[in-house]
Amino acid sequence: MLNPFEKIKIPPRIEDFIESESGRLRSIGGKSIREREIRRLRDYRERIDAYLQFVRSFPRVNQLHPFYRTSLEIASGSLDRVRICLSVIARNAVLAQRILAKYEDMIRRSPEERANLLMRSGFGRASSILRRSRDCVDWISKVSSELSKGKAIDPELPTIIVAGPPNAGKSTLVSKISSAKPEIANYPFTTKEIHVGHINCGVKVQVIDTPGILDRPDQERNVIEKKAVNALRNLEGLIIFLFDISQAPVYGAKEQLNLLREVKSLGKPLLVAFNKADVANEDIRKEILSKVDDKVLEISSEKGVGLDQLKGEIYNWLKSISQDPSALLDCGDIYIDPGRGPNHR
Ligand SMILES: Nc1nc2c(ncn2[C@@H]2O[C@H](COP(=O)(O)OP(=O)(O)OP(=O)(O)O)[C@@H](O)[C@H]2O)c(=O)[nH]1
Ligand SMILES: [Mg+2]
Repeated sequence: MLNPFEKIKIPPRIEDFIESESGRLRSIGGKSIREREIRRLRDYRERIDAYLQFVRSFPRVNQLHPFYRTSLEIASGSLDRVRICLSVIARNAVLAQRILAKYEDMIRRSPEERANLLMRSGFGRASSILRRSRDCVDWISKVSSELSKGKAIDPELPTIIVAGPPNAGKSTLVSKISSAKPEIANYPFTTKEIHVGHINCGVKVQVIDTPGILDRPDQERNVIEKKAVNALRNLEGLIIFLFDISQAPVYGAKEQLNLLREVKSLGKPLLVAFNKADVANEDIRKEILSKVDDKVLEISSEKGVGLDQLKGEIYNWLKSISQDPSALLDCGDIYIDPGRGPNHR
């Protein structure tokens, strides 16, 4: 399944549209003045369809997968506003088209010398109606364009979600085990979007890199954290929770443990790993270890230590959910789409 926002047909801005249409009118001729003016209005009427096509191409909010519905909610700030704007745009486009059809008819029934005047008032009235959609078109086009650039997450694929505090090495891990190449840097909130890569475990497995989350209530979380929480809540799969046990992590043991508790409350399959074991802070390491009742893998994503074991755990999880375990491989390879060369990851 593709990103459902990719197929949205974003329309031109209203003012640009009206301006370019009024320029186009001059290039439209006809056998008589009457015919010419009717053709001009008909042309305008047909081209207003771009706004109806936009509304039709917009995914039905209620039919979106919860992950994508929440992505829309995060990007727009309000699903109600999305619904209202879509209906405002559709209603004004239909109204403008009706007005134009009425004026076409009036031109047909009026003396020829009135044709140009009627065409101009029809064009003006229809344009005023379209202008009522201006703010909605600008706003929802911006939201759509942002969402259409989002990575194509397939909620039906077996999914690994890598989560944890900021700067824990989530992106480093995802880039080591999958085809994703997210940005890696030594500061919190390097990752601002959901990223996705794939591993070949005999079946295609999707690996999701999430932005870091802070230890605070939902209502205080920023848009970046909300994207991570959306993936954790609304995608099914195995969560790999990374602790940062390095010398100076962004968070101490207590906050990191709070985050684990929150992630655990989702009740999803979970794999706990201590990252940056190559530069471990023994105090933090021991404190967390004493308070975690899960099995813990100690890894270094950067140095590649413990990653085979981690992939082994992914394989075991896959086996536990697979209908056909004989089709599975050991998750050692990144996934390359059939038909694409090895350089097209
Ligand atoms: N020593 C050591 N450094 C690591 C390890 N894994 C990641 N790093 C470093 O930690 C820093 C943060 O790595 P990222 O992968 O960007 O961390 P992140 O969790 O994705 O960070 P955000 O996206 O900002 O939340 C980078 O400088 C990495 O090179 C590791 O296993 N050992
Ligand atoms: Mg990151």
